[in-house]
Amino acid sequence: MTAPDLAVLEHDETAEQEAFDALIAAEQRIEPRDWMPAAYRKTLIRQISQHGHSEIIGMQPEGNWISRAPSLKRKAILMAKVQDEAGHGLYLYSAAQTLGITRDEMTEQLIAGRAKYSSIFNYPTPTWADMGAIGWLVDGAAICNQVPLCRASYGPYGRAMVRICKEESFHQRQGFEILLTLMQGTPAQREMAQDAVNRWYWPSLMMFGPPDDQSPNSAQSTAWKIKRFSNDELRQRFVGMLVPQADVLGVTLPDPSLRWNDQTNQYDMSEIDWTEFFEILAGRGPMNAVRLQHRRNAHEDGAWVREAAAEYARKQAAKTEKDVA
Ligand code: FAQ
Repeated sequence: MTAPDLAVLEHDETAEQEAFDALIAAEQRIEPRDWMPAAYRKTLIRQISQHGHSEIIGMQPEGNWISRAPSLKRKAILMAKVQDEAGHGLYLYSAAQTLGITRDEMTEQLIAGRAKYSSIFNYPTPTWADMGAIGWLVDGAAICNQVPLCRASYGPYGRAMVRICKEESFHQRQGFEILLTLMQGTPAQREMAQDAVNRWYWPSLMMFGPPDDQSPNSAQSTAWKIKRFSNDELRQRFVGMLVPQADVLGVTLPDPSLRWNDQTNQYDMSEIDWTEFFEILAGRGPMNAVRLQHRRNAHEDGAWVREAAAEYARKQAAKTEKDVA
């Protein structure tokens, strides 16, 4: 190959990089057709697809209670909530697709066990009070984490977050209301609510990710204005929201060290069990295998729908071709 050819191939991207940096600095949005650094594209695909997978796998713990919800009204509400989570998964997969990955690739990564999804969905839901604790704590943590993502620099992700956060707020309130109703009930119901809060409190704090000094992606994602706050900052903000709400509910947050510190202007709390978190990330949590197997089965059971849709599309295309000819 001659020297001039090489020069053409090695296109200098300095101007594109400068335009991208200027957009980020000016708080403007990056859109799918804009030039972006390969690493920015890669980290967005990573985060958005993980987020989408979380919503899809996140349907399972609550799906487990749809047929057993204590009244028709509770059943209808829970069913609507689980459907919302499916919708969130689909928006997020669509947002990721704008970056050049296909839905099939993402699904394949998930069912092969190669993709991450939120640690929180690897815990069991043995009682009805778990539906309350998930709404209050899990959706509560999701809102806390996701409201700043509405300002994420990548347009399709930020815009998807706006609608998702509105729906998550509604979910959080329905969870709070389930717990409030149980806390106003019999001693056994109050005990069931407290037990669910005890089991979901620490895992909900882990949703924000590892501590800042062990978060390899944070610095770059913050520089790119995908993340606006660190994992620990958001975790603190969440605990600050929970404390007064726990008072209203009459539940105790299961951390004996939890108290306000006037010096640091934040809550002191016990150390999170990060071993448990990393075990779950490694696929060894209480429900990892069940969640993945269930998702795999659903995918296999749906094969005939995909085949029928592909065949229909093939016939339509053949018909159009014939009509044109
Ligand atoms: N679980 O360097 P960082 C919901 C991974 S949706 C599993 O700090 P980053 C709605 C992380 O991916 C819940 N993995 O990473 C709902 C990275 O691995 P990688 C989901 C985790 O990206 C409610 C490694 O650890 N929400 O709940 C977790 O800067 C009810 C190092 O971590 C989102 O996904 C974890 N908890 O920050 C649905 C929000 N934490 O990729 C149904 C969007 C960290 O290098 C029912 N995502 N990892 O191999 C984010 O905001 C961020 O991705 C973080 C992690 C904050 C999760």
